[in-house]
Amino acid sequence: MANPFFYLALLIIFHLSMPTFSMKQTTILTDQLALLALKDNVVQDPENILTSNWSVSTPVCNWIGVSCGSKHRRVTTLDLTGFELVGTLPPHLGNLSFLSLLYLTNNSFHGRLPVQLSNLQRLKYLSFGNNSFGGEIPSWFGSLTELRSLYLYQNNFKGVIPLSLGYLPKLEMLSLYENQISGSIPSSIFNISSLQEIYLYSNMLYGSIPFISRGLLSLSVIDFSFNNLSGDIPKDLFDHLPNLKELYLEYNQLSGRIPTSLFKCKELQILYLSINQLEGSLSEEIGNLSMLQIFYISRNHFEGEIPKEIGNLTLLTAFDCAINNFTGTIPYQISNLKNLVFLNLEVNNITGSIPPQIFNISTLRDFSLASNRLSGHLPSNMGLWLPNLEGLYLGENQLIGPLPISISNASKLTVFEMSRNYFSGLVPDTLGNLRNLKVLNLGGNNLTSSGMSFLSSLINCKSLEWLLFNDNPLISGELPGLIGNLSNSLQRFYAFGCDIRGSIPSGIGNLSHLIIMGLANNELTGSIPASMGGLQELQGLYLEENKLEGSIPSELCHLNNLAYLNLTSNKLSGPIPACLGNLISLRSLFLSSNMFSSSIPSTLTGLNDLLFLDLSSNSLSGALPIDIRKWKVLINLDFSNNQLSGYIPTKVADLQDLTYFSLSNNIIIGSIPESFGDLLSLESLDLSRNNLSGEIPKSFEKLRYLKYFNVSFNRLQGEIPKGGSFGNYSIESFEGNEALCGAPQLHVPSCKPVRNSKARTKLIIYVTLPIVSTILDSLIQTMTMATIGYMGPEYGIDGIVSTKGDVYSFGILMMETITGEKPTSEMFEGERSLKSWVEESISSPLNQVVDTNLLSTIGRERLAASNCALSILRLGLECSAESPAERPDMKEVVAKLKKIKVELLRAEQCV
Ligand SMILES: *[C@@H]1O[C@H](CO)[C@@H](O)[C@H](O)[C@H]1NC(C)=O
Ligand SMILES: *[C@@H]1O[C@H](CO)[C@@H](O)[C@H](O)[C@H]1NC(C)=O
Ligand SMILES: *[C@@H]1O[C@H](CO)[C@@H](O)[C@H](O)[C@H]1NC(C)=O
Ligand SMILES: *[C@@H]1O[C@H](CO)[C@@H](O)[C@H](O)[C@H]1NC(C)=O
Ligand SMILES: *[C@@H]1O[C@H](CO)[C@@H](O)[C@H](O)[C@H]1NC(C)=O
Ligand SMILES: *[C@@H]1O[C@H](CO)[C@@H](O)[C@H](O)[C@H]1NC(C)=O
Ligand SMILES: *[C@@H]1O[C@H](CO)[C@@H](O)[C@H](O)[C@H]1NC(C)=O
Ligand SMILES: *[C@H]1O[C@@H](CO)[C@H](O)[C@@H](O)[C@@H]1NC(C)=O
Repeated sequence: MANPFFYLALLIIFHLSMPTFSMKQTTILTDQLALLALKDNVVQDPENILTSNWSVSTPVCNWIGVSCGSKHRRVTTLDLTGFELVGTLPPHLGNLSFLSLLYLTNNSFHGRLPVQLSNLQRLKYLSFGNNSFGGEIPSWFGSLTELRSLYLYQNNFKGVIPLSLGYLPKLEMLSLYENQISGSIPSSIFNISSLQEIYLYSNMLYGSIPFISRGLLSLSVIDFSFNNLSGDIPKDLFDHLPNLKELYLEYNQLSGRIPTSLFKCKELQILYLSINQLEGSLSEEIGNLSMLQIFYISRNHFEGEIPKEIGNLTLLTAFDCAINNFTGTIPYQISNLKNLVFLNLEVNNITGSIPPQIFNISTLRDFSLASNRLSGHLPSNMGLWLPNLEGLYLGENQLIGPLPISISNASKLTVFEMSRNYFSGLVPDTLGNLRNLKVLNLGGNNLTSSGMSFLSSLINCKSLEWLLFNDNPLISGELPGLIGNLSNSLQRFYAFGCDIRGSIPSGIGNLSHLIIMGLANNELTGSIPASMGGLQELQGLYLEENKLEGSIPSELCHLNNLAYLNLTSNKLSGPIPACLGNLISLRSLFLSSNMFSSSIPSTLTGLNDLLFLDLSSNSLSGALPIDIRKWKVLINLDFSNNQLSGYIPTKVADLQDLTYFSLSNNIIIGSIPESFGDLLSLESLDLSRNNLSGEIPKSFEKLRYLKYFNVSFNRLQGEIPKGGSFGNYSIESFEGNEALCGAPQLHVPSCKPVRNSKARTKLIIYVTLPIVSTILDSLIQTMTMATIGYMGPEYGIDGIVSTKGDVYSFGILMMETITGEKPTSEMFEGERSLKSWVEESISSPLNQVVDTNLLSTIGRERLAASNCALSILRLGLECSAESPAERPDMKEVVAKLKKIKVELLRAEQCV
């Protein structure tokens, strides 16, 4: 497109000569032709509205959506809102010279806006909202000087906001939200003294909020939320906005303090500042904003005490200051807020006891004080005046004493979250009166129960989805047989870390919607009930650290959704059932420290998505599975402390993600395969206490992550390699072998002369690109297997195994591979994560996040490797987007990786 200013100039000239021209030359026939041109440009009209109604046999002014001026009988309004039309706009629309209202909202028009629309000099109201228009917002809008409202929201407009919009002297409403507009907000916008409402949210705007230099007496709504705005909020911004009612700035990167001028906006009703980097304390002047109804400042860095003046905001319905650094106590004046529905103070550093008056706010619906340092007892009558309460979150504090029985009077209570405090005494048997209860979390307290009678009462809670009372060491007794009568909606049952005795009742198999069952760390005896095979939606079964006996019932092999199975540390015996190989959703299988015998069933290698496999400390015998390479994405493999025999399969090298591998304390024979050197992810390898012979392959020098290496007590001989990480291993790694030789500090005899070091430098230069290339290969392969490296956030929340979760984990894995930093590294504390670190640094020319080992070369080759690494990092960020919907799907990711690879190969040829 040509220079927009050129158009603007042209149009102004055109505009000056227009009135006489248009009056004389155009008629209602011109209008008809323009509308028929529009009709022609509509390619889909599912309701046949234009098709059937816009007929030349009826007068234009009678057409649906059209109306005409009463005197001149020319088209003045065209309103096609919500007709589901698909098409483009013809230039002829610019001939509707009397048009004052043009509404095409809620259709699927696409393409660019024809410049001829700038002829519509009488236009006052224009809405193209919720269509698919693209291209830049044309600067000729600036010539439509009669415009009162301009709605371009929910389209695909890109580029910047044209300065010329600031020259619309009568504009009242500007709505550009949900486009892909970038650049900064032009300060000219604030020159429009007629402006009433401005909506720019959900774009990609950056830079700081512009200054206002004159009074904007009509401006009542500013919404700049969900952008990338940064810098301080201008100090005197609010000096000029005496009638501001709603201010939305959340989800930007604004920093600094709240300007005190804000407290001059006495009309303010809604204030959203959440998710920024604002700091400082909250001024007591907040009490001056007496019209305030909604006040959100969560996820910033505010500190100091919550001022008691908050209690003067008597119209307040919602107050959220969660995830800040507020200290001090909760001002009891909050209980003056008789309209409060939503109160969230969670994740701060608030101390003292909870003012009892707060439980008198009968309007409260959601109330959270979780994750603070609150102490003291809860008032025994706390539940009596909370008829509207649905969510009560007091978890992760230091509260003591009993759970008040009166809570059963809060009859709408849906979420009751009391975990990780020091509550003691009986779990009230009256909880069953809370018929709407969905989530009950009492975990991590010091509660007791008499014969688990509370479980019987909870049978009345027909909507219960989460029942969590884990880590209450004084909850003792046997699981009642009627546990199977608990809510049919139950998804999570956490009873681990209690003192539960007896056997698991077979009625548990009735809980057909259970997703996670945690009974670990108890004193359970007897066998695993076969009825558990009926838990068709089960994804996690945790029975570790009990005293369960017998064999694994084959019915468990029917759990098609099972992803996590942990039976560690029980007294289970018999062979591992071959049918476990049917559980193709398994990601993690822990059977260690039992008495399983016989050989490892070959079917287990059919578990293609397995990430963790621990069969250690049993009595397993026979050879290692031949098809070990089928575990393409395995991360941890532990077969130690069994009686496994035979050779190490050479194909072990296909396990490209393997990080931890132990075969220690078996009776494995033969040599260590050279191909181990291809296990580039390996961090820990334990082959000690076997019967291995031959040399330690030199290829191990390639494994730069290998921190732990142990081949002690075998029958190895020859030179201990010196390169790679070998300098870091000590004598313990090599002792008890027949004839190893090498460095004197390892207490082995020295060997014959060594290799030429010049040759090695050269080798590194030629090896680096292939390393990046190998990483790419393995990433592509991992991706094609549709699998994960690390658990995505959804696993923690819903226990749901999803492919989008896989994409997330894969994104993290990509970033880890390239940066050489684990997401769990200690450099990532507090706000900083691997992701945010990559995000911050990716734009810096220094590329400081890319692992220097990957770039240890020079010149063009370094550039190629570095470009490739950056592309992978960008893709990693895309994949690990917070919201699953924003993540690309697997196919896209593979395609992108392949493209990156082609580029790398191309660059490689130029080197
Ligand atoms: C077109 O729609 C208008 C408004 O609904 C209606 O009054 C008119 O009769 C319709 N004309 C035809 C030809 O269907
Ligand atoms: C457009 O459609 C949405 C969703 O159906 C609706 O909420 C909105 O009110 C419609 N807009 C107009 C101007 O009719
Ligand atoms: C809270 O303050 C501590 C100590 O000043 C600081 O380390 C931490 O990052 C702050 N947290 C937030 C959310 O601002
Ligand atoms: C705020 O409320 C307190 C009582 O809690 C009252 O004494 C004070 O006058 C009020 N301030 C204003 C400005 O209304
Ligand atoms: C909470 O405040 C105390 C001092 O009052 C401080 O030592 C501690 O680090 C703070 N905790 C957090 C999480 O900011
Ligand atoms: C839990 O209760 C027991 C017995 O009443 C008591 O000895 C113990 O100190 C309590 N533990 C905690 C963390 O409150
Ligand atoms: C399984 O249980 C063992 C023993 O408690 C524990 O070390 C391991 O982390 C658990 N694995 C999983 C995936 O829960
Ligand atoms: C007005 O629109 C242009 C396209 O922008 C057409 O070319 C003209 O023919 C039309 N004029 C009339 C009088 O219909």
